[in-house]
Amino acid sequence: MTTMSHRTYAVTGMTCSHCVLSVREEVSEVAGVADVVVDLASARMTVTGEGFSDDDVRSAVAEAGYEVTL
Ligand SMILES: [Cu+2]
Repeated sequence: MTTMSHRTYAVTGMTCSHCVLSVREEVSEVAGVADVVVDLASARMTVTGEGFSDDDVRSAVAEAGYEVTL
C-alpha cells in the first residue's frame, strides 16, 4: 500500500534560481521524499513523498541555508 502525500511549506530567504536548486537538492535527500517543487515567486515548496517528516524537511532547508516558516 502506498500513500503518497503532498505538503506545502513556506520558505524564506530564497532570492534566485540558485537558492531554489540548493533547497531542492537538500530536501530531495530527505527520507521518504519523492519529489520537490520550489516556486521562487511565491516562496513556496511542495514536497511529495511517503512518510517524510516535517522536522527532516525543516532541517534540510536549514542545511541549505534557508528557513521553513510554515
Ligand atoms: Cu540565490
